[in-house]
Amino acid sequence: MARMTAADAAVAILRREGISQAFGLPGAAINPFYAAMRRDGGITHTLARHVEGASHMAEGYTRARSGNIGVCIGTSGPAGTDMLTGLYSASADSIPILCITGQAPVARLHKEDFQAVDIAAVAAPLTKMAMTVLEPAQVPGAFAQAFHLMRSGRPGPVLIDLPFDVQLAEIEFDPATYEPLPVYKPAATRAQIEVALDMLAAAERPLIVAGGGIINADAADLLTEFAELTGTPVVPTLMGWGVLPDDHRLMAGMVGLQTSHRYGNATMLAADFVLGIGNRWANRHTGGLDTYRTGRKFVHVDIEPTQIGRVFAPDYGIVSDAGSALALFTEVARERRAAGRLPDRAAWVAQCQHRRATMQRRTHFDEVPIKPQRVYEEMNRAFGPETRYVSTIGLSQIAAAQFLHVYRPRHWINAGQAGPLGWTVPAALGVCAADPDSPVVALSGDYDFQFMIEELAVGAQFHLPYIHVLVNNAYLGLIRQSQRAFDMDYCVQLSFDNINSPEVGGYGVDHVKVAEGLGCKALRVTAPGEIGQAFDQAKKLMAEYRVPVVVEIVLERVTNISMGTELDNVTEFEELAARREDAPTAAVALLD
Ligand SMILES: Cc1ncc(C[n+]2csc(CCOP(=O)(O)OP(=O)(O)O)c2C)c(N)n1
Ligand SMILES: [Mg+2]
Repeated sequence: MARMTAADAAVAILRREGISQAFGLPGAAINPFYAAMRRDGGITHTLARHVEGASHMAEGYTRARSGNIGVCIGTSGPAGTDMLTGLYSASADSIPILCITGQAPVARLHKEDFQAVDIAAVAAPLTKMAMTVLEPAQVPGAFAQAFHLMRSGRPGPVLIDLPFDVQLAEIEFDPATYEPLPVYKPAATRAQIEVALDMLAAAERPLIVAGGGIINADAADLLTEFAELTGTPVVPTLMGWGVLPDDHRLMAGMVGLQTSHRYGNATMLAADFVLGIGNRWANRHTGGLDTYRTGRKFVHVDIEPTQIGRVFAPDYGIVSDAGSALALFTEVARERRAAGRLPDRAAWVAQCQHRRATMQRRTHFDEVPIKPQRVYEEMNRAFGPETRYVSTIGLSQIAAAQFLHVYRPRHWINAGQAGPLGWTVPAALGVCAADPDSPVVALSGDYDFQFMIEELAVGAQFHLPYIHVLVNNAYLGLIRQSQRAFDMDYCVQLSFDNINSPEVGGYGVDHVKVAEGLGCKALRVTAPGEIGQAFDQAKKLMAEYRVPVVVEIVLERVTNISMGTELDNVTEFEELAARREDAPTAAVALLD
């Protein structure tokens, strides 16, 4: 048996659990852990500029690759509270991240010691486990349990808080014989799958709603195979976008009040049966439940037992990991097809495709200042199917979901439920750290970009190159649009006359100067015809300098993006596409 500090044991376990990358920043109370990382030498550490940034980097890192777990590290007190937003976002989106914090020595925890906050209590509702480890010999068990919980059932984050003296205390631990604990994932039974398939077969106009659980389970191929076998059109949720390529004939469009397609909503309203897999009936997907539910039956498959019936009672529920459910769905569907027992869906699929080909929104506008729709058209031209998109919230993200194309799982990486402003820069850096070989394109509104702009320096320092498309309307655009209901335009303007940069024309912050000041490259575009060249130029700069490249696109200040209150009550603000030239990069050929 080897004798080592508890911090050494913790780092050894991280390594045995497959961790080779961490994001964070040291402080006095976590120095023993940093000393243990230094001794080990096997964990690359990326130094964030804000601890919240480290937590979102960890999220991006997890989400980029199957099996990844992002680790974020901070000291006691404010470092832990800074990371709460990352814990919230990760738990809301079912993303495992491990947050490690330093803490005051055990004997001083109740003495209001400097930077001693009860972070485990504060983080409890945001995590699957939040624990201040009071006994050094418990450290290995706490870490083993953390990995077990993060990977089991509905994935999610864990926080481990390590008092200073606990980190330094010596314990007996044998890294060589340490084994990760078994992972628990419930699996559907054949009888359950048969019932769901009977219901699917009995329907006339069925849909699959494919959620992020399919991506977490790495089961996009199985989903595509099952949809093809049964001829069932697929509605990906925002978290599930990419489970099948956007140009697939069974892609029915996204559904919802904001990040949705006109044809997606129309197809949902025409359906009589919905099989939801690894989804959670998010309110911005369903809109009002009466509209969403009336006239159709629902089967819900989810790994977390208490998700079944949480939002509404399905006609049938199955507790299962999406991957094992889909493996059985495809197996039984194959048998039924061989026996001639699968209904022909050609007519229903053709109807869905027709809606898709006739209900596109217009993207081609030539106006100066630039209309946002044009930006996504140019992005579709410039960025291929290998691109991983990262975004958070705002009109920018909503329009992106309406107009961009995603072709692969884990290529749309979006803070879905929590939507914390500032998420995009650090999450994109986490994605780059996880996958340096794929092109990463982040998308932010100006406010999201300003929230954690300092993290660009991390990209410059650690050579994490990506393209950041910044659509600048000098507004809290989404909130400005929602304030129309209050007949106001109040506290949402980001514009001012910048005394140092008259060239930004009253748009306020000079993002190009800030980005350059942080060691990145940046370009500004004001005319639609220049967007494509700017993207080309950005790719060259990124390859040459290996740093983030910001492409700021100066938009018209006021644009309203399609959204609504119900699936059958989405307001369109622009004329719709009538000809191919109106939406030249639509993923399907537009019917004139
Ligand atoms: C931390 C946080 N505070 C407030 C909000 C509410 N909110 C959502 S979008 C938005 C404005 C976003 O503005 P911008 O990033 O410029 O995007 P735009 O809508 O203009 O495209 C705000 C304030 C939020 N999501 N997160
Ligand atoms: Mg804005």
